[in-house]
Amino acid sequence: MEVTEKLDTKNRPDEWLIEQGMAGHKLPILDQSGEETVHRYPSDPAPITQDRAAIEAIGDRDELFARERAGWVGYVEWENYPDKKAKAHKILTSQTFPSSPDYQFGPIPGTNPVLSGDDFKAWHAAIGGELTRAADDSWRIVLQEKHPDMLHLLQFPYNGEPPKRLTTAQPITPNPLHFVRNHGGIPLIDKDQYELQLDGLVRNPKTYTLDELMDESRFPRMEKTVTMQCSGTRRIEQINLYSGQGDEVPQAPWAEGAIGTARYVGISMKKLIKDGGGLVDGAKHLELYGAETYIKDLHAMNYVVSVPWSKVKANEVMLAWEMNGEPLPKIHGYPLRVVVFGYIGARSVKWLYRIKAIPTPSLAPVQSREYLYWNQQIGKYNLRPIDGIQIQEMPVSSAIMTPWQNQVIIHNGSIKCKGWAYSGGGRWPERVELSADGGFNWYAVKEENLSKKGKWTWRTWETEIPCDAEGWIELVVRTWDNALNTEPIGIRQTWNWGLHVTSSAHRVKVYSVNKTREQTRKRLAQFEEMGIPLAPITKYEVVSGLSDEELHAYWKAHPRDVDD
Ligand SMILES: Nc1nc2c(c(=O)[nH]1)N[C@H]1C(S)=C(S)[C@@H](COP(=O)(O)O)O[C@H]1N2
Ligand SMILES: [Mo]
Repeated sequence: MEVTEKLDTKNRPDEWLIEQGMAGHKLPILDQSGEETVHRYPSDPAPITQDRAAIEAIGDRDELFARERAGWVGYVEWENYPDKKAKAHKILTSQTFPSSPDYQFGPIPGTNPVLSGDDFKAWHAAIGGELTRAADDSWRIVLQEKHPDMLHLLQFPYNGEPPKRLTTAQPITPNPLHFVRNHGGIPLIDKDQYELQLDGLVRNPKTYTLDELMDESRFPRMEKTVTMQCSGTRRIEQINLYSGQGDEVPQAPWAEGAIGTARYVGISMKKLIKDGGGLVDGAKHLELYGAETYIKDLHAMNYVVSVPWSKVKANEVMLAWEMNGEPLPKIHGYPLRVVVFGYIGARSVKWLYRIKAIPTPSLAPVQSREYLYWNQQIGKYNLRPIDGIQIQEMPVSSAIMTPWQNQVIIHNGSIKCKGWAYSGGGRWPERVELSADGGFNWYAVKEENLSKKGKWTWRTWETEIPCDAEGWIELVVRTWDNALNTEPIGIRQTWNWGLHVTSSAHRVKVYSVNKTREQTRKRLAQFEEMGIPLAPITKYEVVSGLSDEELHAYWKAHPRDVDD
């Protein structure tokens, strides 16, 4: 039948989806603060505008935003030049840009890269000069250095993680599979022209070449196996429960792969500070500068955070040039990066070009306005950066990498699982526990099924968990670290507007098909015999569980109704 008449309706075609909360980005906000309820609808995207005269008046962008140093492709210095910062800001505010699509309330794109980062690309192009090619260079390096099976969550700035099957395949993550979290482009630095500046409140400010840093007669070598974890790891679970917003838009919808473990070689930052004559005048923190451009709130800046001197003094902050026996890959900070043991990845600055001793934690936006852990009463319409805890050490957390969400598992009474467990701050997983009943009964993973303990590393694990049930169950993992910290059971308890630190017990719902049950075994055999595919489980198949004769005989023997 052909439908010719137009439906006479006020509904949108997707009214049902909208009613059911599957298109939250289209829902009006109900404003009940006045006498009458007002529906506040999302506005259509504003037309793109550009004040060309204002932009041209700023001057020659190639000159203004030129490469800071020979041999440092993609490096524009911002922190030393407030005037230059103001000019870039003026350019970015003299026009408007397409806003990044909402993927939290709306559907998440089924593409790889998942998100493109069009806003970041447009800002870089608008500033121009040395940043003109940043997005293209970045993607080229991704294709050169990363494994072809990486899941690209955000094309630019590049954010990517390995697929689950490869994340925990080995306790040490091969370099091409180590996750990457960038805030901007990838500077391409010639190691012979590399220099590290040490200044601020140190007795003897100095600069060092790479050869000087590698000179073992001056700085003893340091080698360490370290797990790096982004505070956004497993954010997707928070998004799936309640939409929120990260620090900046678009945020990568990280899953369980934003964690990786590598053997780093370099020197202790403490030795460098000592070489500079030590700290003076109440210096207590080291501000760390990364060479790429980060654009936040239409301000251009370098990537700047800080670590406390107490952490450096404990020899827990390293300047590394080697990762798993190779020179640091470009995408991971070549030629020199910071590795802060047991802190969130954000403090481990890549493409490090400056260390500045300062009295307080850095006021730079990445340190003081991002990577904040907010209380649940804090959200878009009331947040202030001082309401969040600056995230440093990660709490204990773990993840199930096999099986996956919604997977159907045919088994003989126990389910095989694999995953990782990690704790920050120099604590380590002592016991990993799994539950197959949503978190009521817990079974410990045997010590021999956990990878080796390390003060600064995760432990990968595999186990079999007893399961008697047929049907949907929830597999849950939680870990106890050596300080007996463990994970909250539900996501709701740790959910936060910034979508950081998803440390609740990881839950994976799977459908258990238990072959130790006779009926299940028989029916599976019947499917096999008839050559009917078992997947997907939701597809209706005409496979009778009982013949008409058997059905009849049963009801004769067990009548449904009773008279007395
Ligand atoms: N210069 C610079 N350093 C940086 C970042 C960055 O964007 N720029 N990202 C940080 C964040 S948030 C994380 S999680 C780690 C990730 O390190 P990786 O990309 O080598 O895995 O690098 C940190 N260091
Ligand atoms: Mo991160």
